[in-house]
Amino acid sequence: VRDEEEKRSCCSLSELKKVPQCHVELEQLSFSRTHNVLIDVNEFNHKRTLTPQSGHHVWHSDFVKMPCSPESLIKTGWVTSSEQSRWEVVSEQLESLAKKTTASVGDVEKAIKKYNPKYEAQWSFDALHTFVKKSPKEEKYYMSVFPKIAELASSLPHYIKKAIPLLQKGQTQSITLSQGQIACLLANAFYCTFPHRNSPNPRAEYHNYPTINFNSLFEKWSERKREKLRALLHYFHTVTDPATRPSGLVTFERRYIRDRDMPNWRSCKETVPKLHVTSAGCIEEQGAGMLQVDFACNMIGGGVLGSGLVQEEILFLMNPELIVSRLFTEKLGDNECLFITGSQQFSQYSGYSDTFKWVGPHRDNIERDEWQRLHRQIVAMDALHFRNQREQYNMKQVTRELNKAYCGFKADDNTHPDFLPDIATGNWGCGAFNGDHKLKALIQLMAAARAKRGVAFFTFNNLSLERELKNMHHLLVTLRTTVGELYELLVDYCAVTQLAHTHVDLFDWIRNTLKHRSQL
Ligand code: AR6
Repeated sequence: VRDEEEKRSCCSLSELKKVPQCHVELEQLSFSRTHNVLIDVNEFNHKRTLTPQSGHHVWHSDFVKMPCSPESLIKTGWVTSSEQSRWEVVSEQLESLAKKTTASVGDVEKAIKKYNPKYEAQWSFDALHTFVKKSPKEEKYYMSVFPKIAELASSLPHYIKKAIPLLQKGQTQSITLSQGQIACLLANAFYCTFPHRNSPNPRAEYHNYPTINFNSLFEKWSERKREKLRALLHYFHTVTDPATRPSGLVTFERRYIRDRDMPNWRSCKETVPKLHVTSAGCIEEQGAGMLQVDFACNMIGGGVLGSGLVQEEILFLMNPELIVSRLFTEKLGDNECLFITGSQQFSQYSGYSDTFKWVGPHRDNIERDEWQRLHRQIVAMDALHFRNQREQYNMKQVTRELNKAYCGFKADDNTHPDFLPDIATGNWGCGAFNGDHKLKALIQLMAAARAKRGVAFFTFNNLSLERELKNMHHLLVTLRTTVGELYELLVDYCAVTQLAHTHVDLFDWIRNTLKHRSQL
């Protein structure tokens, strides 16, 4: 009976809002000062075709510096230094690879080093070499995919004709591009053609941006690298095959909220939101149709091109189009998040971290919206990384996390929360980033309440967390505790924790405090 009671306040997954059911029809696709569309909007609105928008490349610090820009030069000659157009060298290499029916890793390496002479001695391709050497017979298609990726990469001037703006710090701005354009940009990332993106120097031009060239993926062989390469080569195999080439749009939106527009948490009157908690399933599968949280790094994509292999990296490997965000998204600041609408899932996986395995192709059957974007919305929000767990019991950090989650959950200015899907999340910031599961869950519930959205919370096999969250939700619903009251409780809890010698459990403490108060 007690169990029944405990569960009463939570709802079932089917009671939460999802797209396409809650979706309201979009207006015609259009560009604006803050929305850059890389395809021809008129052609799209009238004929549904995805033609690259014409324009010109800009060699400027507000835009992505493209390898095919006339200003992109490469130093040639050792004795007398002379300069040559970078794209001339790159396209010559790519086109000669594209002519082949199969290319070896040696061919790929030679081409890449030709236009990255500075890194000839530094970049190792051992992982890619071992990968191809060890791959089973049925996966031997890799060598025939390398020329196809080269062909796609060499069509860059055909796919992208206008400058891609950088999504910079402190701005709300979005970019919409076609899945074909994304594939072409990623093919260039595979062949490491992007200029000015390789220097590890902390004063380098793009030091505040994630890496985009794939060279780090090709070095340091490990089983993790094997699975990553399987997933990514499967993506390239799919997008270079005319029968399976995707044809829709994807939008990347950076959203920034000024400090003065953040809620005054102390005075928030909302009560806890609708909640579904489960230890079974995961965000991307059972949370389909909801706003799915990417447990991100402030450098979007985290270690996807290196050795990282937790929630964000896995998400990016299953949906490789997300990786292109690394090309133009500056490191996220405290009050900002990145929203991605329409990315496609190409693969399926099993396991996690060291047990992660690429399982095989995924056929994405979800519907598309009026802008031909798949009905999938992801929000990348980076939690704080606590090297020492105790650092987090501090209102400065708690408020930062509340604001970050609010930025990720808040409806955009044009949409009423009733027409938005609810949120699919879980142990945000509680794995690699060392957060306290209960504190982070409460913070996310407070932010969702303020944003007027329900939550599906996936505890990722954590049964006791499922039970405790249900109990806490029930208590807060019964007492009609407001977000402002919870904030005050957290202030007191942080003060208590800082003085205590041993860990004080947040939910026990809230329960005891509320019980004590009700007896007074
Ligand atoms: N669905 C639901 N829950 C999940 C899933 C999933 N698919 N995958 C993992 N979890 P973590 P962080 C749970 O460590 O602590 C990356 O390198 C699981 O309980 O990925 O925010 C980023 O790039 C797991 O322990 O997120 C950042 O640099 C917990 O979520 C950094 O990690 C946290 O997952 C972010 O670390």
